[in-house]
Amino acid sequence: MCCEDNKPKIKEQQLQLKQEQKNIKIVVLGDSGVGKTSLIQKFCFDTLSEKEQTTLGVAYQSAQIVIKGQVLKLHIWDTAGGERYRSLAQLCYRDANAAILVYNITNQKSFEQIYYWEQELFERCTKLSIGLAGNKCDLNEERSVQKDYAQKYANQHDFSFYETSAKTGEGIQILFTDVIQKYLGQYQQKQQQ
Ligand SMILES: Nc1nc2c(ncn2[C@@H]2O[C@H](COP(=O)(O)OP(=O)(O)OP(=O)(O)O)[C@@H](O)[C@H]2O)c(=O)[nH]1
Ligand SMILES: [Mg+2]
Repeated sequence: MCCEDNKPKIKEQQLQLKQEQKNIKIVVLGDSGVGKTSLIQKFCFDTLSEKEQTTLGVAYQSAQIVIKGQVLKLHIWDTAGGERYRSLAQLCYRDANAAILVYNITNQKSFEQIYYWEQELFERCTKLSIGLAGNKCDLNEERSVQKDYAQKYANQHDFSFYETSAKTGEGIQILFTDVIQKYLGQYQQKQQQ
């Protein structure tokens, strides 16, 4: 009897929560094999699949987080780094609020390609919050991209920067949080103008 009485109240609260929930679209870009899918999996499910599983086209994942008391629904679009999927991936960039550009710290070429991904993004959207992820930082002995160098690049381009590992989880939560907070604080107003 008591539970039944509470039902309308619970529904009301759920509806209110839904209305208060803010939607944020995040796209993840970078060369094939840098670990985009793995980063997203680790962030959303705290798991890592060791086997190669190249993304075919694009994949979508949603997640909910609370930052400073605000409920946020994240719509995360995982694009394929492979050349043949580029035109499909481009469809995702539109209306993005934030982007995470990923390179592999053991692969210099994947870092050099960041500029390419940045241009790809800016051709289709501007005024978005961008994060740079130097992924696979657990493989420090095989490093070919120096952290200071990437940090300088990020500062020049106004990117949030963290080295991350989809294996250990290092840097992932803070990177996503930083990028989202930057969007909420700075870019949201610009996008509404
Ligand atoms: N050691 C280590 N391996 C990683 C890390 N992140 C991903 N990997 C491995 O790297 C390989 C490629 O990872 P994916 O997440 O499929 O890469 P992707 O960027 O999504 O590749 P595409 O879908 O082809 O664009 C997989 O074997 C992962 O297990 C990491 O942080 N550390
Ligand atoms: Mg992938």
